[in-house]
Amino acid sequence: MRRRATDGCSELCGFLPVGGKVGGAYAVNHRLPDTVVVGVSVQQVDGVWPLPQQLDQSWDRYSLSPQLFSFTYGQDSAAQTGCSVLDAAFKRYFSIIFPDFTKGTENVLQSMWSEPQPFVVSVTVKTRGCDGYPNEDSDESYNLSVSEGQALLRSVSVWGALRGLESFSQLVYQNDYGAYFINKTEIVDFPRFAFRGLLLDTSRHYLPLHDILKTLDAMAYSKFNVFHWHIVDDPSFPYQSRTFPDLSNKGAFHPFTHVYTQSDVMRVIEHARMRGIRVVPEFDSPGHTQSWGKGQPGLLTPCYKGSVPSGSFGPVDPTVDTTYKFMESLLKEVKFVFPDSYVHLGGDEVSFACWQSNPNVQTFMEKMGFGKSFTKLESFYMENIMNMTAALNKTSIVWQDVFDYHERIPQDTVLEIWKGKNYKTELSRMTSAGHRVLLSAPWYINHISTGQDWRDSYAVQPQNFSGTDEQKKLVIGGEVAMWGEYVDATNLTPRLWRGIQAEPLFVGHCKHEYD
Ligand code: CP6
Repeated sequence: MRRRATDGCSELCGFLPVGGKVGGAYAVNHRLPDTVVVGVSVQQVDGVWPLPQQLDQSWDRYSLSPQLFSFTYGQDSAAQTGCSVLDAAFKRYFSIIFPDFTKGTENVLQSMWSEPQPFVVSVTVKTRGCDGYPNEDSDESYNLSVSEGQALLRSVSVWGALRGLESFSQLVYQNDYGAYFINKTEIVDFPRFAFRGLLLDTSRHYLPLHDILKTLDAMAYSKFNVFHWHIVDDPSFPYQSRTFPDLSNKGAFHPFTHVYTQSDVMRVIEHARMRGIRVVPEFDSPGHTQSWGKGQPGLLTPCYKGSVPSGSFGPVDPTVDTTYKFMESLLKEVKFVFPDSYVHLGGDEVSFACWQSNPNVQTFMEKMGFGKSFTKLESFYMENIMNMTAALNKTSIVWQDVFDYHERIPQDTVLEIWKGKNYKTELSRMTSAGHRVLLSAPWYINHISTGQDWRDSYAVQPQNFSGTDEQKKLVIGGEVAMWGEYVDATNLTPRLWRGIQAEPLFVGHCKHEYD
């Protein structure tokens, strides 16, 4: 549920965002005073979050009545009625703009407050593409012009139109009687970064489908455009694979209730598409794979105690052909199920102790001439699966470890920085090697020590590192990470967002305590 600001907030009413610089969370429009101070000219009324590239507002305001309000396609629009993405968005935003009307809780004063005026939001897009998926090159720019009786929204793509509809909805506010208004406004907007991601971890705790969908709704409010689904990890394997059903049968917390079926995954992808959000799955290996071993015997490295197996297992076994056959089948399935051209291959935090203890691994190291360098072994494994991914026409994302320890990485691999220490040096090094980079290190939203931590996240400037302009362009964006060790459906939303089932930022009260 989105909340809308009115008077009576002694704190910021939880409308301050918690997310990262590249995204940020939803903030609701601040209400203009009823009485206009004559002679004061206002350029901007700070009503849209994240702040558009250009925003000009005036005190002239128009009242909106739900009965006489409509969305329509402009005459020259390439998309017309029947455009799945925009037809659905019109319905969604109508409810968001007129919450009381939609819920049937409007009061008499609300409609008596002003003369009912017709108002039309006319949407014109240059290219159709209503049935496709957003991708790394999607044009999300839009222009929005709000004047008497109408708003004109123009964009290149339907994805830009979605961003414009979001901004429009944030411009609408209510007075004390619940009547709806919008001010005369001009917006020119486009994203500063192409990749504005949010990572959810569904392995440490299972997140019900409903909570994932709700998170996608909230992402759209802040114009986030990539859902990085860290779907499996050590503790559980909730992805129900078609090719390898035992992975979730044996590796999920529960084989029926704590799994994402193929239909669940399709629902997530479609819900995301409708909001212009890409879904990038992560199948993290060779480390973080304890749960995989349960349903795929022979995949993980048996650890040894002296000359006998200890009964425990380590990372994926990089020395046997069966591992690569398995990974190839799994990645083929991933390609089929997830339409995005990116896939995250992980590659982080690989512990060498188990590999070191295993005599077969030692023999393999000798044969390959790796000496005692286990990073070479890790490199060998990652190189193999990055090449597999490239052969499937997908772009790999890997965690920074893969760059830190390995000499050769395919040039088009995207590197993601998660270590807080020296991330600026890392940005310089990775971009000077010509790689595209994602920054996540400063945005661990699962780590909240006081309610005020968000200030640090907002101070981050991802391009503030030593490097050429060319290097800075390689920073394609970043991700807010919600690692799941201490997060499940009970605290996910209040920890992620402000204004949506918010936990308080500080002492105070809000008029809308119970929304
Ligand atoms: N899980 C996985 C994690 C982390 C990583 N990978 C992680 C560890 C420590 C911090 C942040 C993230 N929980 N699979 C590293 C990318 Cl501080």
